[in-house]
Amino acid sequence: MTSVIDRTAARPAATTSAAETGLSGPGRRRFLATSAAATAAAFAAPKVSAQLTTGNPLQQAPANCTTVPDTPTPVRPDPQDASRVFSAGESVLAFRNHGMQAEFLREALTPLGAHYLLIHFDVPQLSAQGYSVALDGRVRNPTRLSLDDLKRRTLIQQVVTLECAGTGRSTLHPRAVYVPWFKEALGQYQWTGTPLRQILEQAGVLDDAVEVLFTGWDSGVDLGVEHAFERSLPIKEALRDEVMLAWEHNGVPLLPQHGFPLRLVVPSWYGMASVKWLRAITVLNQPFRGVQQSKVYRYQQVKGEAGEPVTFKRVHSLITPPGVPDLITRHRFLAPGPVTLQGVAWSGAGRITRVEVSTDDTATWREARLVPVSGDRFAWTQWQIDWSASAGEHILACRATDEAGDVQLVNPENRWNRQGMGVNGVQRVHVRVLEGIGSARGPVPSAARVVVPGADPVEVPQTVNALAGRGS
Ligand SMILES: Nc1nc2c(c(=O)[nH]1)N[C@H]1C(S)=C(S)[C@@H](COP(=O)(O)O)O[C@H]1N2
Ligand SMILES: [Mo]
Repeated sequence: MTSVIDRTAARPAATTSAAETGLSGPGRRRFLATSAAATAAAFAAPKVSAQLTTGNPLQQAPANCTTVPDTPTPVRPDPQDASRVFSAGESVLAFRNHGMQAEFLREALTPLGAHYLLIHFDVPQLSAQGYSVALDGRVRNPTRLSLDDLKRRTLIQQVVTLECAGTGRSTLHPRAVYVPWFKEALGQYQWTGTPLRQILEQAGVLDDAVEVLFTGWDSGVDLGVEHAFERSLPIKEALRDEVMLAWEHNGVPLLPQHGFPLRLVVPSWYGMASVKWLRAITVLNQPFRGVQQSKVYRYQQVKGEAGEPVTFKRVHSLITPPGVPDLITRHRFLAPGPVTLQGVAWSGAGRITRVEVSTDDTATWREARLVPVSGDRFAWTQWQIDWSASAGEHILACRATDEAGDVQLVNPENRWNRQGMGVNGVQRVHVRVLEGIGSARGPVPSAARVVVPGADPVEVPQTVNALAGRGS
């Protein structure tokens, strides 16, 4: 028997609307020109606009693609005008640097390996045996610290939300060309290590010290310059209690890709500050001006300008996607009725004071309950809200406010910058509420065989597995 559940709600998942692109004037006309052909050929303009959170290159316009160059160049490509067209080079970057699967937002700790990754060059091959990190520069007592030395020191464990500064990059129009993050550059492990502060104090930081530089074992070429990945912190930041040298996540030694055997963790800052594969810690008497400090991780509006440095995480929140996904579009399907929506919120400025949720594409908002999932200060806060889901298309959205009073803006373009850094616009998640959806979770083999009009009918076998569903 074949069950066709819905023949009425044939509405294509959307193309990009003006509201979403945030473009107006010439930029918008250019964008529309490139997308007009595909839009016309596909479907009539939909009521709802496209999902910012996952993007959907399959439904985007054919357009010229600013590809990643074929040979190394001293400059990174200019921001890409056709914002939803991604080059092969970017796919390769995205596979190497995967994001967190959003379903894990339900959990207080991201399972090992589900955390996002950002690896600029290659993962260095390091051994714990004989490993040590060199602490030198403007200190009275230069020293080398082995893992055993470090493990004999004060032990701390903290649950920390880590987020790449490139978060939301691909929600901008035009968008910067690097790892093409939407909203998945996130993770939350429990890190084990020792406070950096005591180590610096014992080494005797000299009076003229202004910054501490952290150098990784990895190296490569960016902006035409070969360098090791290295970043500095102002002394005051390096001395904060929560800044740690970490050798474990979720109770086990670091995975190679997460910084084995030792990394820095700087809880309130975007991820680039948490230098992995530590080779050296150098106390400096002048500001560090390396590539990843003075050229990259800057909020630039105009090519060539210095721009403000990227530092603390901006207030941000996400929705744990409800229901079940459509495989290709990641559009959500949900049965009608009461449902508790949930998600998480965090900020580098401190506590989350408020999360509001919209179920009508940001037209109206209700306040969610805040549910702490960890006693740790640097962990995300969970939010929950009850919703009575009625049949039809809905766009869910959430926006957080932090204790500094900063609130997420609906339009990510308000955060536009050339490098696509710190883009924390409100997330929107498309949900199609449909009678009968979800029944594939009942009998085995699945009873529901066709949901969307136009789908090929699929036979339901007569044989039933009566034991399915009895196990854990
Ligand atoms: N040595 C080194 N440290 C690094 C990086 C790197 O490429 N090399 N990437 C940084 C960036 S930009 C981020 S967002 C985080 C990512 O950490 P993760 O891959 O463990 O999630 O590591 C930071 N530390
Ligand atoms: Mo990052």
